[in-house]
Amino acid sequence: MIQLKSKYITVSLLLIGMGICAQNPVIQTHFTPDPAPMVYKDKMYVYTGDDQNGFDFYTMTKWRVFSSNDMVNWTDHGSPISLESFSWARDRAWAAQCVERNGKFYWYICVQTVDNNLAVGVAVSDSPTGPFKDALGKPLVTTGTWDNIDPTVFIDDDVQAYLYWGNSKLFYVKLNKDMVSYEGKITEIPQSVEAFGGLRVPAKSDQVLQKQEQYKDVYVEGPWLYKRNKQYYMMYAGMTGRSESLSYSTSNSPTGPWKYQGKIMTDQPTNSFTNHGGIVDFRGKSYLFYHTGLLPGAGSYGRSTAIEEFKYNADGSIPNILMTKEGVNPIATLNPYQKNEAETIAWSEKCSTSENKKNGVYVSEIRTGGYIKVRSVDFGTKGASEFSASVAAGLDGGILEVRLDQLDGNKIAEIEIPRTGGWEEFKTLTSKISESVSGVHDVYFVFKGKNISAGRKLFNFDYWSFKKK
Ligand code: FUB
Repeated sequence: MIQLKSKYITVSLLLIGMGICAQNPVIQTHFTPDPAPMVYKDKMYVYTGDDQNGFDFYTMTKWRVFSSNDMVNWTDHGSPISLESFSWARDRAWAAQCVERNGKFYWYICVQTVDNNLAVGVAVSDSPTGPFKDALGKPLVTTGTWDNIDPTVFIDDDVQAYLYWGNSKLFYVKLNKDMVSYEGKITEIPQSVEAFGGLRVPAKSDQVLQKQEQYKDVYVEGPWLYKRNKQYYMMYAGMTGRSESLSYSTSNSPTGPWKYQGKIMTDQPTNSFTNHGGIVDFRGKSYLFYHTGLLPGAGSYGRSTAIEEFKYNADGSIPNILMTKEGVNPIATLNPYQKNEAETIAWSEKCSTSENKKNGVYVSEIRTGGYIKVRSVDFGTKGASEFSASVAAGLDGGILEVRLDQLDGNKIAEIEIPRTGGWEEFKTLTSKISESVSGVHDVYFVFKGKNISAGRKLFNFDYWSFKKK
């Protein structure tokens, strides 16, 4: 990752209008690299990093969390932890993973420390979405080197937890039951052709590439450990060629020896040098979470979470998985008659999200021509009579249209939003439903300005609901 810069990335794609049929990348309001999925209480969570596009490096200062009941509409829970949450951290809020144990949530992160090492830390919470607090006030793993990135944690059936991590070297340690300490020694997993498909060649980047091309693969970073049918799987970012692949090895034990199995996701039009992901089962389906640089204007330093569904082969091996724009299908419908957060989004353009103590996360930076798409909304048989939205406007305000199935589909409601007294002075406004609506639809919230220039901020949007007929 570190040696190779975006000059190697030559992919360019036509992205205009990609949202109409796209589901990948699954979040468009922020960059969301290094996705780490977690299933808890029949809900999918994904913990991500936060790229700041426009820099020439992985300039990252915080982490984010999102959740979904249906795999297509993702609710933004904001950024519960950042570099500031760890008094000993100064930079590089890189890849992380959150796991649950006995009702507590442990978010393992890596950062550059104030004394210029890379170290693994852990924040703890009673809820998957926080608030999280640094569990130790100091690093969990620090060895005075730059090796300590990309923690992954797995709890085995015998309740022993394992922490793996490492860039170009792969380490593990057995965690104590408290999940925030360890007693045994840190073990380095030997790199071999049998274990990871190749050997890391310590030389300057071009020589590394040439020499590595003689191997099938090599362990680079981003380990992801899990178990399926008594088999342990170690997915990781591997490499041959000019960008990272997702590759995997298996073992009969959580500590190896590991046997190289091949690549899951190879060079494809990704627009990102790195790839990093997690695999998880949810309601009987298997999903690969990974990242690409495919949001408009993005690239290696503006990476976003994408998801593909896949099926294991009969022998437990993982097939080659293609990156798609279409992503995954909804596995549930959304109830429009409950309070729905505006930041529950399948696809959006020309808006972002912000958070404050009073309102939590809300949709902000709304501009004319922007919209939010929410998929698979089930209006039932009787239909809706009224639509309400909680909105705020510090200046001009604008118009919120509700349309069905496509951006210019049937308009079923419209709310004219006046100045409400401040950008966080939310008011609930209501509109009658103009035509009968029943069954399952995609709903589009379309944003329009009233006689103002296109670049101006219109209003903020916190939540919405329909009233049943
Ligand atoms: O996001 C920063 C770094 O890039 C991660 O720690 C690596 O896994 C790679 O994705």
